[in-house]
Amino acid sequence: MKIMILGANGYLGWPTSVELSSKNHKLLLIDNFTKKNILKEYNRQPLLINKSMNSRIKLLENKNINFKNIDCSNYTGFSRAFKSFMPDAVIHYAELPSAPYSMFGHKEGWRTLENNLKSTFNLITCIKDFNPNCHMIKLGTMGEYGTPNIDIEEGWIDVAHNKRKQKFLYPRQASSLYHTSKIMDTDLLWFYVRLYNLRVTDLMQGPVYGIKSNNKISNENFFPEFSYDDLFGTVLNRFIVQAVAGIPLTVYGSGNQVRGYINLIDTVKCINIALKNPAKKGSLEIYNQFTEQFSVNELAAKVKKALKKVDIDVMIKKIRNPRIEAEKHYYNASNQKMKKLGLKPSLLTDEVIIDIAMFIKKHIKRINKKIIQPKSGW
Ligand code: USQ
Repeated sequence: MKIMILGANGYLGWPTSVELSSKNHKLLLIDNFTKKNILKEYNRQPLLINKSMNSRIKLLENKNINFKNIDCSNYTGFSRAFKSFMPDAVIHYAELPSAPYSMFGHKEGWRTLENNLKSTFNLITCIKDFNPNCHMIKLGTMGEYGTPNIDIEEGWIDVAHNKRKQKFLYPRQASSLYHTSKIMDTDLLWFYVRLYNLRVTDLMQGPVYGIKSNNKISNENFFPEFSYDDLFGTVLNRFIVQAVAGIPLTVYGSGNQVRGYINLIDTVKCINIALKNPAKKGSLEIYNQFTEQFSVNELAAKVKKALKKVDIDVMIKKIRNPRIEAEKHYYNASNQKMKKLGLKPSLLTDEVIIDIAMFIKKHIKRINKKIIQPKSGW
């Protein structure tokens, strides 16, 4: 297949590119390093800094891979690349992924909304105008649903009202501007799908952890940049860095916030499953992309227990929650669809935590303790 990967340098984009390169597809990787530049602007550094995209691509066996530095929120440049490549499928990761960054202030909030909506709009309109058969695979987030007091279904819910029934998008209620931008994306995509008979898969993913896209890979050129800072690090990756650095784990508030988590290895497997099972024309296919539910307290306890085995003594500290979010809530989300299509989950075992900790330990000198405590609050 001819596949475009937008946001190919990111935490999910680079591992996805590496994995798909082994499948003989023709790939066009796109990124304009927005996140990298934001990290610099806010004095945050990832644990691992990658070589240039072109030098990493040369290390891949597949020679049918090209990289273009394009801003997906700029229609002129993006549409030109789309038209000349004419993809069969596009994997869309070209979004700012951070709730704390989006809530930092007006500039950051608008930048998140603008970047995410424009890139999604540019892509779906290119598909409609130039290649309506193209399958768009879009990364959504479980955070679109929020924490409702009923079970979370996979994207859709049947509503019965005054003796009539209809299927609607499951109600959405985000707790940050970033998550809200994802809700707006989903609405935009559903509008285009139903009007123009397009095919879109929207993956509602939970927080991701890990550094490898595949257990067989050990060359760090094939690992993504790994953020552990207060703005761009996800909770479990942050906790393991904190543990290795001897900093108490930063449990926000009561620690009873529950989310659905997924190993990076499974993210990449899910993208493969989505590619092999394209949404039908006129359908917005939604999957809940996580494998296990944990509270923040459970995550912290798991890190403590696992790392004791390698003589790392982990401290846990509850700190004032910098976010407005429910700290005691019902959470039961369905995640059957990916499993039915063949996903065999890589679960969060002690070995997985230790493996991530060993990678971090190798780079311990790069840990900047000043970028751990939360600076963005709302
Ligand atoms: N948390 C802590 N301590 C920390 C960091 C986070 O207790 O040091 C808590 C948060 O308050 C929250 C939970 O851990 O209750 C998850 O936080 P997170 O920062 O890992 O996740 P979130 O901000 O929701 O965003 C991340 C990714 C985002 C993705 C989302 C999936 O940054 O791109 O969409 O996870 S989900 O959470 O399901 O919406």
